[in-house]
Amino acid sequence: MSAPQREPAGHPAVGDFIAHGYHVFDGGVDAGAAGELLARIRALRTFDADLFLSEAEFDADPRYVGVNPAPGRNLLERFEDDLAFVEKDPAIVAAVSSLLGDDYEILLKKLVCGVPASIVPDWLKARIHGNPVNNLGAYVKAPYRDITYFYGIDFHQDLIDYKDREADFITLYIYLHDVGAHDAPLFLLEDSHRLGGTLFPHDLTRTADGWTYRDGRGGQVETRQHLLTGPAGYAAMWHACTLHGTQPDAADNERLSLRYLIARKPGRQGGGIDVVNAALNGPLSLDATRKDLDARGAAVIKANSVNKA
Ligand SMILES: O=C(O)CCC(=O)C(=O)O
Repeated sequence: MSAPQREPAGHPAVGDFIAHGYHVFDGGVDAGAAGELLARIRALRTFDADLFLSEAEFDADPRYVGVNPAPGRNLLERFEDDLAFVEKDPAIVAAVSSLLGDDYEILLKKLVCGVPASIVPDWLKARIHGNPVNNLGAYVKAPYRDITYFYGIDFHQDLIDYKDREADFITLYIYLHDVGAHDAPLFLLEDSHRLGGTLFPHDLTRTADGWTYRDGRGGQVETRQHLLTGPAGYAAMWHACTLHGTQPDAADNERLSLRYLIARKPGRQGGGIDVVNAALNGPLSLDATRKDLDARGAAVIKANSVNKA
């Protein structure tokens, strides 16, 4: 007789999501495979000042939309077979299945680069100083927009990119090399998922060991700040309403990570995510997710909490 199937809601990932809004994988994924993928990526791309447009080139035709990886413009498309160390890792598959069902779908996968201060041109640093979202895609030369480049991003929910969509998806993050406190690690706010979807930029006030987070609807939660640091192959995943962000990369080297958005198959109900979502005290979807951009997509709000973390 085969062993009894474990109930999805009994998987530790579901308990962690209910309690704190995220789950860290003990031991991560295969560090050797992460290192091999990293070497192949570095053989294709040099992360230096040549990534960027000149100020005159940018000003001649500023574009803020269509500057991130998309089908046909995604470096990871060349590495489909090399991603089995993540996508077929038994612990990842079991944990994601417990939340989203066995037939879960990868909505998006891409490489994210935390850009080191040493390669960002001075004109660009001056322009973006204090912006809450420093996704540098607009300033990167067109052929290099197959990776997302961040110079820090304020605390946000991944729901931010999915107006009107229910929080039926999770984010999985894998570090391809060791990431310490100075390599632009992710800062994650434990328990912040509990307020459901809230408008970006978020209402956060620093406390002795974390942040008071208010939802603008009268609700608030005290959150602890967890720095996601770890060795190559480090793997963590979080709920679409869990606040997280990064500071600008102060080190000399870029930080390279894999970012997956993974969703329940359309039309499916059930799975651990419904149990998690039933425990939230706030909306599961928003008809507006952010108020920091103008119609072209340029920043109009200069404010940043994570840089004070
Ligand atoms: O990797 C980073 O610097 C930030 C990534 C992030 O927060 C995101 O992609 O949602």
